[in-house]
Amino acid sequence: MKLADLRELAEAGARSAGELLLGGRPETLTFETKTTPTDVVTEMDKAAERLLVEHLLGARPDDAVLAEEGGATQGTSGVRWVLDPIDGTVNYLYGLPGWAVCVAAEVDGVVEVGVVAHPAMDELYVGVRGEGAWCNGVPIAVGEPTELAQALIGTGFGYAVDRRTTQVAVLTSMLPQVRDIRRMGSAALDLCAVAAGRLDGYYERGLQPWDLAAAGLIAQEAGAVVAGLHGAPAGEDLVIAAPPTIFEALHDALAPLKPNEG
Ligand code: LIP
Repeated sequence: MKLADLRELAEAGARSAGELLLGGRPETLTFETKTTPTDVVTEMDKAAERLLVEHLLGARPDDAVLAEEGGATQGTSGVRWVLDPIDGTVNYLYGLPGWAVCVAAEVDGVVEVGVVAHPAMDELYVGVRGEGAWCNGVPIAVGEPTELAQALIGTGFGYAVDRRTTQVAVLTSMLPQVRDIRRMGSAALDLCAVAAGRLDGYYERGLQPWDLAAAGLIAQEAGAVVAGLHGAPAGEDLVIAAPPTIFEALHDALAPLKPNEG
């Protein structure tokens, strides 16, 4: 198995799912709720996930899959696809452009290829471990912000009220310390924005593997530090992503606020 083959399969799948989501969106979009009345999954999340799984396993039937809407299926090849058919589902439901299709390929438990499609902007982000990151085939790299007070920082919020109450306390403390905050509604696109230098940093608690796998690799390959608190790996507890020039300042501003709790 070559990484180039996984990349090609991931890119083609993400593009096809993006075309379905853009072109096939019905006038009236049906949806169900998940963890809270505001955490939704639409018929198009499910349709895009079906397309991705059929595309990937049609070509590589022995691979495993972990997908936001369909759970996990086992494989024997050592390759696992980690899929978010729509990251930013609420934006998609409301007809806003900030949503993405995320396809990551893990090999023996390590994400080696990440693809994030932003169909509404006709942008395709790709990261390959050890080889770099690109947007529409053009190499991308993080910015070089030097001061937290001049930094544009992205974040997001969970769906549960108690989680949001904790997160607003963190936000209240962070806002006066940075240039400004952007809450765009897709973790994957926030991480890709850090990768492309369009955000100076990002933090969020509660990301699932499918939110983080592809875009986290893209950000790392673009030069970002992507981690949790106090040397922990990035994960559901907390994700912090920023260029090395301000990662420590962002981390140290967040740490006393205990953003990985509640
Ligand atoms: C979204 C995340 C985003 C978060 C939203 C939501 P979803 O994922 O990507 O960062 O702030 O609340 O969880 O649910 O749209 O796939």
